Amino acid sequence: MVAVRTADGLVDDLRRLASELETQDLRSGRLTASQTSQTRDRLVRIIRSYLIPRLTNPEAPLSVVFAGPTGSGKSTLVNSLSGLEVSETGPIRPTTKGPVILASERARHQFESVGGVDCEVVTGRAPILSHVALVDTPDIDSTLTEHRVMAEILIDCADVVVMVTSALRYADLVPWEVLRRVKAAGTPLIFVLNRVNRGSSGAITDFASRLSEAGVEGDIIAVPEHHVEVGTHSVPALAVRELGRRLVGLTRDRGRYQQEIFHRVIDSTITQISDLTDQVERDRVWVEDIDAGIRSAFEDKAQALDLSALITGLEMSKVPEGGRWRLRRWRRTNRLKSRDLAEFESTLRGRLITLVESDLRSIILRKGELGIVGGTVEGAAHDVHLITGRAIDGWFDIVRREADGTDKRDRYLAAAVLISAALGAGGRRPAEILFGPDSEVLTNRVRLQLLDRLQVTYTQTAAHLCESLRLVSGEGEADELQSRLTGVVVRSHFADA
Ligand SMILES: Nc1nc2c(ncn2[C@@H]2O[C@H](COP(=O)(O)OP(=O)(O)OP(=O)(O)O)[C@@H](O)[C@H]2O)c(=O)[nH]1
Ligand SMILES: [Mg+2]
Repeated sequence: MVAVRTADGLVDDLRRLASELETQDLRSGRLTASQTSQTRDRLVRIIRSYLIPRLTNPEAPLSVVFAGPTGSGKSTLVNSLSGLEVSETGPIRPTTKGPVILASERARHQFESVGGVDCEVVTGRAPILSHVALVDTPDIDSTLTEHRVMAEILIDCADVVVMVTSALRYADLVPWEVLRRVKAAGTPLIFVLNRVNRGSSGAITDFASRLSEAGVEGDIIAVPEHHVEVGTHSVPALAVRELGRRLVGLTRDRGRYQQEIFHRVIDSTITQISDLTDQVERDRVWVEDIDAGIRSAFEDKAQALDLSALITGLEMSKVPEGGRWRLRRWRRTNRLKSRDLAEFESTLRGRLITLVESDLRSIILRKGELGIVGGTVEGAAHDVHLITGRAIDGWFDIVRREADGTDKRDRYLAAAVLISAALGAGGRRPAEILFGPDSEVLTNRVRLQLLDRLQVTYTQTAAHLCESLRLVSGEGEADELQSRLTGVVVRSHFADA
């Protein structure tokens, strides 16, 4: 019996689709990014561990996954259906700590690992096991993350999900979120309202209306409360007869049934991948906007800095009008030592760094406007001090080299005068005396060199900020995925009987 006819290349296409999905760069700095990755991981799993195996091994027994809250009686039901007392049951919550799968010996190897989860497989000869494998899972709404994750993975790879709820205490214990996902994935759902008291016929109607309110209608099978003998892990076969019939019934026209589920799951998977690629594309556009926003906010910023407020000029006597001797004397009296220049530079350095830092901070604080997600900017401000300091030190070197061209004895004074002039302080005369008629051109050039260097600080901070938001744009990747999807859609249509 071949349940799903394999359209040529569909398996290969699905394999490639899974690998391409897996390699998608979904980092975007957006809060939704981790959710997007989780959805992606699930879809990859469904392709690899459900769709492909169903195509390549259509004879495998249906995987019936029992899921639900702890203590709802999953293990007891699985034991009772198979007549084997293999899955531990008990009053200690939670009892089942890993998946236990009851299957026929022939099917053992298919269930030893499901979706990457190692499972304990117990084989038996019970008639039901020649049609289905009964998968007992740890509690789905567990406080233990690993339990929940295991249950979710097994559900993703199921042909049928049996959601078990105890009538004794179902009120708040229905895992609605999981149910909606199972529905969305296209996997058939059977609800078991377990341990129903004979007198309480209203329980099922009540449960049905709760399900329908939540938008997850489905078949409900009631399993009456039975006596569990001390030391046993099951209820009498009679209690689960209806449930067993229903499960075996599913396999009667198994080919058609499997094909139907397969197509439902593949359709839903494709829709979800399509939504995902749309999201990736929206994120990419968003990333580009933010990136451009940040870069433009930091553009030409250094030009706007008010450098003249940093120094009032050097403490020098007033430059005399004309007269070579007077000028020479002026130079001699105002002469600086190396130490004086170093002190002057150091004060200025501190003030410049403070100015640039506070300007950068005020830009970064406008993060809402720039579209930056909170909490990611701290790292960006971190290097500012270092980069600005380096930019300024390099500039002092340039100035000193220019000053070296003047009289050796005047070189420290000349450097300080050029620095002041470049910052717009101290007037033009001192520079004229020390650097001659071209001093204005020189002053302007040196000023621009400082601004260029400071602009590098701004640009580097912007780049750092973008990087710390992990703004990477995976241009083209989403397009490729979309075209791969189209291929799968076309082939899956030909897989129809
Ligand atoms: N009296 C009675 N006890 C039941 C019935 N079904 C289950 N129990 C008891 O309820 C307890 C929980 O049952 P389990 O089958 O272990 O529940 P579970 O859903 O597998 O629980 P976890 O493995 O923790 O997720 C056990 O002590 C069972 O013996 C029933 O029909 N009648
Ligand atoms: Mg259990």
